[in-house]
Amino acid sequence: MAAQLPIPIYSSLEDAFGGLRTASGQSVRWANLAQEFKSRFGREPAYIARAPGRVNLIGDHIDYVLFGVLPAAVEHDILIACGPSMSPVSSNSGSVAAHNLDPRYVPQTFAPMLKSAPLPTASEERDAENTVHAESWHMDIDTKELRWESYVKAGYYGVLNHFFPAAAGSTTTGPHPVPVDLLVTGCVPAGSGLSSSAAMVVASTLAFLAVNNKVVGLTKGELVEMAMENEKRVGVNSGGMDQAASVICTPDTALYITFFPSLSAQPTPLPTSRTVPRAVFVCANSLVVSDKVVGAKTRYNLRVVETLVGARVLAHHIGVVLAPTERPTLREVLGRWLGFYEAKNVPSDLDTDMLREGVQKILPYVEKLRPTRDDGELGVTMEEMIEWSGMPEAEFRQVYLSWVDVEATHFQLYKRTKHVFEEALRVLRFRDVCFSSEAAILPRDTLIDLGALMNESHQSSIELCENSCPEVDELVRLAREAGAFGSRVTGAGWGGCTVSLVAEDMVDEFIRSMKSTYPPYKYLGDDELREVIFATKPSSGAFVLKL
Ligand code: NG1
Ligand code: MG
Repeated sequence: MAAQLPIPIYSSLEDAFGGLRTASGQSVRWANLAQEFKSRFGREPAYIARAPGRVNLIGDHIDYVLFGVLPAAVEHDILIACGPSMSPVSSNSGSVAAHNLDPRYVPQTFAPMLKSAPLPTASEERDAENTVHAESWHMDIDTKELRWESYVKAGYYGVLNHFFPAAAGSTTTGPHPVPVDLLVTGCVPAGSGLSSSAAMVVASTLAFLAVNNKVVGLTKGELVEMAMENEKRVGVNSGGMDQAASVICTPDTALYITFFPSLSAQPTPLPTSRTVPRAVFVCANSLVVSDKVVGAKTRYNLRVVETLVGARVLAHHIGVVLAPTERPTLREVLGRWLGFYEAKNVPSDLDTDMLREGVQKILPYVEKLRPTRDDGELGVTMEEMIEWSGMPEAEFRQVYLSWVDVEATHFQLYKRTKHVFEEALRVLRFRDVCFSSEAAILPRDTLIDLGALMNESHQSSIELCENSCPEVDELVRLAREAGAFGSRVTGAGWGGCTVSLVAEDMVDEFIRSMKSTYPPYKYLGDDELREVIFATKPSSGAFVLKL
């Protein structure tokens, strides 16, 4: 199972990238980073941690309700050169000097502190009984303002609290984290839906693990869990797609990532390498920032709440009894409805036939969530939502609203729930087509089928998830006109990138056509254009290079 594999540690780029050709294309960038580290910190780095961004082919806004998704890692990645600090000023336990090659991001130094106040972790917030009272490590992370070093700090959290609990229990005993120097460089465009944030958090987690000698013995799945917890420190209640993709992806394949009942991942063949015409996925940046700081975070977290409340109301309609303090996801409610109460009896979502039947069976009940008022297009009001939940108001607010910042007057329980189940089915269909295309029967039809699923997915983004925007819709339309088999928004949305399925021999023409038709591309030079629209080749997941 891919998630159970150890985290790769390589001693050469040739090994890491599986061949001299890919490595030589990369080696200048890696050597420059190591050289610059040396000139800033006075010695060679001990490691370079690398984590890629990802493009989600299909399955958006369903990972946080624990349905499976289908991303692939992209070649764009974050690199962090790192090593134990030799500087006398950083002799504080675990202090960090964090530099970035991009001059816009100024160097930072910080040290974690020990705090004895109970510090619930993100998962413990879901389970208040488990609050930790021992001393734990703490760092100030500004969740209101986006700061580059916040992602570095977030990556450090899990490493400190998982591996140095003895130090946290006492300031004098137990091994302490070593002081670290690090230098970051990245080419995953920020705010583009290609998951630069997860790449940063994974690379940072991995860098701190490496310097503290904790990579050996850790599985990819464990790194994903740690990176997921860590990323929540930055303030988005995201699912685990981005971190899992960044860690577990393999070259030339997509990854079917499932979260229920626990994380699993299955490499999924793409028709790109096996069929004629060969197809590639082209990412095109709308150049509208997929805003995570103010707007999108609220919009994103709002969808998390809407789907959770949708799950409770649906449970009520289908006769699944929930305890008042529970907050199960739609996938968990489906699981209980199908008769699996005990984690040990739950079949994994890798059993796709069982999952497909379950989703098809529950979909008609989603109609019960339709607003009944004439102005129902707006969704339900707070009062209606509380009434539908069957819970006393104070209890409802405690369970569904107290842990997250959500400002809204109306809530779209019906649209979001319908999006989730239908998108989950599209992921399964896409995966089925990919596996059946291994036999390469009617390859062109294969691409037409995949494209149609992508188009349906985008329509659902427009109508049900409501996470698109006019510029993205325009890009999607132009992509289809330029010959894409299908095109959709990828990632959180409200801007960012689209992903389009294009025949390989059409890619140059496709990009030329997009340049001449999408207004923001018209005046870009060749280099700038390459940054905003590019064909992706599924890349390998995160690893450590030991120097
Ligand atoms: P982006 O914004 O593309 O990195 C976000 C979430 C994912 C997933 C997608 C929507 C974060 C870190 N990631 O991805 O978990 O929910 O939106 O499918 O917020
Ligand atoms: Mg992100």
